[in-house]
Amino acid sequence: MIRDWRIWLALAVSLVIPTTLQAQADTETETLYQQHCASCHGKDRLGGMGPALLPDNLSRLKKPQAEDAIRHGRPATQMPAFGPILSEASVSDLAEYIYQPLATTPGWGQADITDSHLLPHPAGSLPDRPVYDADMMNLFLVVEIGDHHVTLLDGNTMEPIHRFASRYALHGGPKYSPDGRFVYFGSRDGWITKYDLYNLEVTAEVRAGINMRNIAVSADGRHVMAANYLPHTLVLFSAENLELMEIIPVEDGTGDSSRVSAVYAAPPRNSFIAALKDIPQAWEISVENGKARVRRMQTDTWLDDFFFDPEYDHLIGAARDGKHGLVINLDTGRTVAELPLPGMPHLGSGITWNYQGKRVMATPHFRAGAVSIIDMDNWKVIKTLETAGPGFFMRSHKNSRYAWVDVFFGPNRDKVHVIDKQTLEIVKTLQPAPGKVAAHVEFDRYGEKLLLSIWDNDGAVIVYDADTLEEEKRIPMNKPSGKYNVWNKIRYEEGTSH
Ligand code: DHE
Repeated sequence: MIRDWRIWLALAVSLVIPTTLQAQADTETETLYQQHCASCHGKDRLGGMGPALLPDNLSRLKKPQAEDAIRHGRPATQMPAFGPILSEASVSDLAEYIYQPLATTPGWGQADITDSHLLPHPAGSLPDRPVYDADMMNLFLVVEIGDHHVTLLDGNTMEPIHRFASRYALHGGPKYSPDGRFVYFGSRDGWITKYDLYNLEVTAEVRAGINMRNIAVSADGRHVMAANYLPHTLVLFSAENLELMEIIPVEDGTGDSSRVSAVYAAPPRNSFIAALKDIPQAWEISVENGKARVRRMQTDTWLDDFFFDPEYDHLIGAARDGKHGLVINLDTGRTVAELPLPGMPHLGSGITWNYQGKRVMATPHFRAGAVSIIDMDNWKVIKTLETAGPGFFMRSHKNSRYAWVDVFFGPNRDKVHVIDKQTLEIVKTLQPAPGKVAAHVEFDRYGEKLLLSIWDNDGAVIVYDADTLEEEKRIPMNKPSGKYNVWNKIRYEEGTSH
């Protein structure tokens, strides 16, 4: 027991003064934020004209990069450089501040969603003819994450037609309307943008959540569904003008709620399927008379990252332990097979093809240098192909002999493998831009040419001949990520994602 009152006093002062100083510093940083950042990023950091500045939304931006953006601004955006007016200490305090969680978890409800709705061109108000001449079924969209733009590319001439600004940090594939005229983009900050490819105009926008994973468009083209991490919701919109139809809280009935990992359209079932992060269930959602009806399928474990067989009879999900996948019969909701898959398969990137008279699927792995090839009749792994490192995306086309897989992670990330779909062997490894990530392939509608991204600010999309594997041209782009061919997407081509 300390009896000397002076020791007590010193102890109290040593505890109180730093806390007071810290509180004062926090208040000063908060004032700086309100003064310089709030008008664009929202007074509560939930975003506005600029992106949300919350730890989860910023998880892909390292703190030094955030400091750099504050200091120098962001090219091709409205973000100005604060370096000339803020001290280095203030820049670093602000960067620190935006990575702190908010005191209370923010919600994003009906009023927030409807208030965010923008409708520059209501359905039917723009002409029904393209304002340029091209094969509208062989267009590509290229998402450039370097400066948050999208390039529209003519798939016959491989020449850019148009380039436009997107919302900050698009993620997941853009989804086309069934006729290929409109495209819907989803951003990590929750924005959904509907864009008219005939008139090259944004027609509607809405913010579905604070931290969104992806969106899906129903097979009949009538509905758009958004999957959110924050809040824990699925949100249903009319595809026509992106009007809010319903917010579906994602809960298990006992009070536990869940982030939604992703939502997918299941065309033959005319439903949506959702992967849940925190509840061991997969959800099938149908829209009947304008209302969402949820069917819950209890699963043996938490499943992420879904792949579907072409008939949408089964879903294949990656188990959270990262060591196996489960096959669920979508009619019975029962687990029918377990697949031993090493190193966290990236099933969402899987593709299928015909091999010796049967259908196989193949998936790369996030944590293992391997591609697993699986017989879809008996769900047995028939080959584990060794690659130069873990991969992200795998692509092919039914008219091509080859499947392409990148080596996104590790020292060989500038390499891409080409696999012969009949011998199941790697027949060529390309290294198109040494030192720069080469990733994500998409074929043209005929399977004759393909595009590969050089994933760098000073990057490019490379056009290859799909048969000779010869490079044909490089189109300079700013960190191009995914590429999306209209025909392949609306026809659910077997070699690409949907
Ligand atoms: Fe993605 C699609 C999940 C990180 C680029 N990504 C998807 C999909 C899911 C997913 C569920 C399918 C949705 C769809 O297309 O509608 N991605 C995840 C993750 O869980 C992960 C690993 C971590 C995260 O923070 O979200 C992740 N993804 C990334 C990246 O770091 C990438 C490389 C860069 C980026 O833009 O963030 C990235 N993801 C992509 C792309 C697609 C995608 C380009 C669409 C591929 C396609 O061809 O359809």
